[in-house]
Amino acid sequence: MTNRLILDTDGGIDDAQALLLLIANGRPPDAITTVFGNVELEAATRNILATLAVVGADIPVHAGTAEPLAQALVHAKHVHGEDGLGGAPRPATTADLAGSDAVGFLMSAFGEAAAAGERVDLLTIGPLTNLALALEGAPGIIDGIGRLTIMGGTVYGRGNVTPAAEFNVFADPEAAAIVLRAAIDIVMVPWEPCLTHFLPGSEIDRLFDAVAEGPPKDFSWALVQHARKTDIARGHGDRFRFIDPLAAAVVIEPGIVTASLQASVDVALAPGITRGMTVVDPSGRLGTPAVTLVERAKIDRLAAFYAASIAYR
Ligand SMILES: [Ca+2]
Repeated sequence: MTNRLILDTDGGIDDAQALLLLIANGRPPDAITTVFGNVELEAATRNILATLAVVGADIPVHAGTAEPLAQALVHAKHVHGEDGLGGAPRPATTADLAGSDAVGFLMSAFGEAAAAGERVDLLTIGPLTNLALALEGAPGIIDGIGRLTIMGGTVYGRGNVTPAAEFNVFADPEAAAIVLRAAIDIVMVPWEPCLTHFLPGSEIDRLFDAVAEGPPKDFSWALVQHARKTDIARGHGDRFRFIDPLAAAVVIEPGIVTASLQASVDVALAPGITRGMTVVDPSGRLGTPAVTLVERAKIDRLAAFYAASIAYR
């Protein structure tokens, strides 16, 4: 039997795409927690509620942490637009929040699972602040956490925000360090494979041609167009890169991973050019528990999941 699933997200463009991917491909989250990141917490939460409303999905959303543990707030509006969704058309009404204490929710969800001898899976596609606070507040929840899939960090040391650091880790390195030092079954989807798994713009156009008109199509179209324009402007060419959706796909179908690395991973916390870098150590000398780092996945399956996500209504 498949474990229940919680999605922890910072409400950007690829977060919305990842959520639709999960819903359309048979692994809808049982609950969603939000966190600051691509945009501020309030906007991230609003974006997730809008995404759910577009496809009429009824999933409880708990707003979470608004700031990193130990540093100043950063964001990525230059990538995701001022509203975090690239100006995508929003539904007139959205559901109310289920709660405003995501950390408390995670502590009870995993705590209750642990007490019942069960485990709940977690997919994080934003900074790791909510989970870090839950682990600090209630260390026993570790027994209720199943597989933790993290979009974040790097595997070959090539970051995006800085030469060394990927955004989700850079946005709260102390939180990422707490999580990576915990004895949890972790699958990391690092930044570099997110660059090498993409669909050409012409293929995106072809997929959308086959989708029936309506608000869900308009929403997904606006998301992918913003992502394509951002990539073109940065000289990457016309393509849609799987970032958070790659991590969602790994949760939907673990067998899509065709190459991966087992290694200890820790986070560089000192100020300077390596702050927020994930140090990857296949030899295990770092001493942190071994995690699986995804390197390659089946692109045809990714394309099929994405096609299903844009056609879902
Ligand atoms: Ca994200």
